[in-house]
Amino acid sequence: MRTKVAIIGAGPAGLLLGQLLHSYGIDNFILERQTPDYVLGRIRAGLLEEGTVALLDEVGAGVRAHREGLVHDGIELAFGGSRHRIDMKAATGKTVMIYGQTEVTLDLMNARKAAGLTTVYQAADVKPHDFDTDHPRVTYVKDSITYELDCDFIAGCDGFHGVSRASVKPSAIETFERVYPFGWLGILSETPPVSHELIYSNHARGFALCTMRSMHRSRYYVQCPLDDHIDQWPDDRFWDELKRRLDQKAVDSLVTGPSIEKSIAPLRSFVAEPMRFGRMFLAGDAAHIVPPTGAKGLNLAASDVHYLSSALREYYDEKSSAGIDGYSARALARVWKAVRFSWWMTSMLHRFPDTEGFGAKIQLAELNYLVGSKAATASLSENYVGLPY
Ligand code: RFL
Ligand code: PHB
Repeated sequence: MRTKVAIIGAGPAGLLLGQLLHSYGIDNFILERQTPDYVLGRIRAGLLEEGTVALLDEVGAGVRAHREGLVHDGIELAFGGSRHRIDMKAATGKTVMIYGQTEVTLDLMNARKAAGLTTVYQAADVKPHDFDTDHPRVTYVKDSITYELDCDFIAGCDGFHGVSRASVKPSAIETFERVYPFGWLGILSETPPVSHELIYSNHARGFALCTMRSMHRSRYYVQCPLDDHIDQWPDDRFWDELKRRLDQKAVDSLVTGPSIEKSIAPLRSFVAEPMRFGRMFLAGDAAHIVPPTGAKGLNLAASDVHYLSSALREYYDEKSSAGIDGYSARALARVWKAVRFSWWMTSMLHRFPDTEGFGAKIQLAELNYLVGSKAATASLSENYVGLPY
């Protein structure tokens, strides 16, 4: 078997890359370890930058997002017992869209199916080979048969725990990491959201976030100890803890109900450099992880594959390697700005083991400055809505 680009991983990065390449006439083949239902069952990101939506539009997969997505002009910051609105549209002219990662993935899967492109689900033991030569290939096992896929390039879109980054010899890669001493406990419930915009709350008991998937489905998070288990968090305990971290107005309008999903996610900042190893590229979570506080993970996966697809288009259409040679530096420049932003949002909003006294006062001073200064509001806003590509 042969293809131009072998893509490992059918998450948002792999699927979007596949559609972008297809739209440029570059054939590609996706190998995914899990089943489609498993991939669709992962409740993750919920917030899209305009640039991400534009990429979905470019590949014809944005129709439902425009119909069902909720466009938000701002967010609210809650601290010191009251709430403060940040008008991002006024500051930047841009908005963000609430549209779940599961919906993005489903729309991209359907677009891929409609285009008749190959995705092998439940591909076991996927391995990239010879990417430091001109003849890379990928092997995998499906239904006990081993297959070999020859290709021009390999795109490692296989997430943080994938095989692509792990296949690079340690001397060729440098990693940078910060692990945060807490996690996010998240629940999804069939209840109307507490507010029409997101509320990020800094509270002495820990961070809380009120977000949503639709006007009937809410998503809430509370900061929790890393070693907590969801069994320790029956729904009643979750709702009680959330209420303690919100302002009175929010508590009065909060509608609670049974959770339909509950999970704990650790928080981490991680970057691998470079993002290209000969004829293999990394994109999305395979190369970098950010804590969810700035809502950047999925949006970075989208900007990476935008850079990568345009580099590959240049290679095939113009017979120029300039794009692929510049891919890593171009992607990393945007990645590090989002890593900084997510780290900063996380630092400002969470309780750390040493956030008492001085640390808490500094957080409050920063939040007060943020809501009181036009320049600070503009800086937060331009990062939150997404820096230009
Ligand atoms: P994914 O989604 O992890 O997909 C990788 C795919 O590769 C497959 N795979 C393999 N396939 C074949 N062989 C192997 N050896 C393989 N190993 C792995 C996996 O099965 C999977 O299908 O990575 P991708 O595509 O780079 O997408 C990244 C995003 O999923 C991630 O950054 C976001 O979910 C992060 N994130 C958020 N991002 C945002 O932009 N906005 C948000 O609001 C937001 N909220 C969040 C988040 C992540 C969260 N968690 C749980 C980590 C909220 C949470 C709670
Ligand atoms: C979400 O909707 O899950 C979400 C939104 C914004 C964030 C993180 C998660 O910063």
